[in-house]
Amino acid sequence: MLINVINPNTTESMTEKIGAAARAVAAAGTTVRAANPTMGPASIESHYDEALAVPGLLEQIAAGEAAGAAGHVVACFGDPGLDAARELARGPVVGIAEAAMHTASFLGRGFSVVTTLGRTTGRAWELAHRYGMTGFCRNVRACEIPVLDLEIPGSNARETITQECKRAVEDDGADVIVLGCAGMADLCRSIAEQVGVPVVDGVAAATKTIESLVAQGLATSTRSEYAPPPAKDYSGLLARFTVGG
Ligand code: 5HY
Repeated sequence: MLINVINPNTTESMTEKIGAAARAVAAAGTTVRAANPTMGPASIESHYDEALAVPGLLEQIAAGEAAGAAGHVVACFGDPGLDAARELARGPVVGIAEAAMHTASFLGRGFSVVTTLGRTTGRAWELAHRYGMTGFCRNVRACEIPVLDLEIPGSNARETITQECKRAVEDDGADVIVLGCAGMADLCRSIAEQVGVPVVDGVAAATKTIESLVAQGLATSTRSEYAPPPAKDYSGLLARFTVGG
């Protein structure tokens, strides 16, 4: 099966890292298409970034559909455009926050999310609520590390994140850590060795979730709100997003 793993920001080094994390857990027979839009924000750290990342994300969903993808992963912890992507795709679409939180709930009584900037924690709580995970989510912690600092070799990001994860275990009583950024995917194993509890990377969790759904022959229900979008014209910069007709 082909799994379309989309980094909704435009930073190619992060897309490569995300692709490597997905391929590391993909089953034999699974091919990963890791891609990012050519338009939009270099990183997603605000509601403005998130809103303007969605058209590029949807273009990559359409490109994955054209390539025959069995399912799609939205590899950004805000799960931007997830609902719109589900309207476009024939197969299942899973966000990394959604997959990571559900996966963490299998592994302990409670998890803490460790993310980048404080200003994104509200969004993480909103998603925990949407996914019915507030009973498991002990805390959402921020390291105040800009997303693109994760792309700087040798930066102290790894150490800062590891220390925050340790505080989550000690102070929040977290049995499990959820990494709150796709750009942290490569840090998962080393952090787990240092903090001594399971650490969940959403890219890996979402990739395996798509494999599982496809293997069960399951896809998004098109009964109502996730039916394909009604045909209509789009104008101006978005004219090429015209649907149907
Ligand atoms: C992410 N931003 O996973 C989110 C992380 C965040 O560009 N990729 C991004 O801070 O919300």
